[in-house]
Amino acid sequence: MKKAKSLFCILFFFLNISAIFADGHAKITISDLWISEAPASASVLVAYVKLKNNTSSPISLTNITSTSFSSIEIHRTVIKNDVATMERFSKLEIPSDSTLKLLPGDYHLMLFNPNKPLSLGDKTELIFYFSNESKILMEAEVKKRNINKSQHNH
Ligand SMILES: [Cu+2]
Repeated sequence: MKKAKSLFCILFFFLNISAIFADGHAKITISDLWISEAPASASVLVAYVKLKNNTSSPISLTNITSTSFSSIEIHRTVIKNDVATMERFSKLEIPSDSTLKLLPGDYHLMLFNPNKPLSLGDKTELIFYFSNESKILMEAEVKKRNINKSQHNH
């Protein structure tokens, strides 16, 4: 009887451990979030990020907010007849077990009306909302865009 009880305790212990690991393994991992340096007078800034879906089903980015900006939109730069234009997306799907990279010249986040000028090295926080109800707060740093070949006209 005593043996059975301790076996149960061991089992319970292991079950708990696996529950902790399952919880600690985030469904979405956000990395390399940065804002492209812009003149102090800029009313629109651009941010890039990597979104990794660690689950076996698609998850969508549904909204982004920040106290530093009036609004944030998901855009994609598209070249039509040699002219760069932008399309707006209401959400962005991250396929299962994959990483979606928002990069210059492709998908990006548009940050409207900064409440104060942001210069190189400044940091601010963005909150990402996903279709699986998760909400992730991330720090974004203002960095220099290393290659200026991307045509981003506003
Ligand atoms: Cu844009």
